[in-house]
Amino acid sequence: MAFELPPLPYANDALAPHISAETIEYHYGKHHQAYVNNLNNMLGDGEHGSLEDVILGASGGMFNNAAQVWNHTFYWNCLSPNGGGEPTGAVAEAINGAFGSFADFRTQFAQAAATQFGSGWAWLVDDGSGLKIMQTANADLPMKHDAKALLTIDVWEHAYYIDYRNARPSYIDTFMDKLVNWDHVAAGLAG
Ligand code: MN3
Repeated sequence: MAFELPPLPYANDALAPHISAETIEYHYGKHHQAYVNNLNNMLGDGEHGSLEDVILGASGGMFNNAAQVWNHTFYWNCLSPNGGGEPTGAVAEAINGAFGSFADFRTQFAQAAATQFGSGWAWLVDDGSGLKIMQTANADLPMKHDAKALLTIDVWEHAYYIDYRNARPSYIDTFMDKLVNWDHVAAGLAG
């Protein structure tokens, strides 16, 4: 059973002007689709488990493509046309408990995203002992480190170069202020 590119949870232009339809057309329509196609080509017609099973059992190119399929699906769900700003309720309580304040969390998350050298991801995770901020390089992801992903930002250049050129910090600020889907974080926290 081949893996499929999951539908986007919003229209291609729904995140504009913060993330343009052109970025979505390339990032989702070409990059994410290519990871799905590459993974299916590597798996062939044989039996395999879930995407998570493949990720946890794979290395090399198989791991990179499987993890990037998962990472991007998760990332799209971390974005919302009406997102950004401060969380409320259980997410606010959890963040305040772990980081002291939302402002401190925001500073640390943005710094992790800005300082991930080269391609990769910044994450809010639950590692079993509480909420933490994590950086991963290339396709690497929290489940490989026994942590549960709650929020991510893609800091590969393909995520922001059309809209922000080299200004990764501006993309990160816009992600925090206009795009974070706190409902998705809340669902992960509760699940
Ligand atoms: Mn990407």
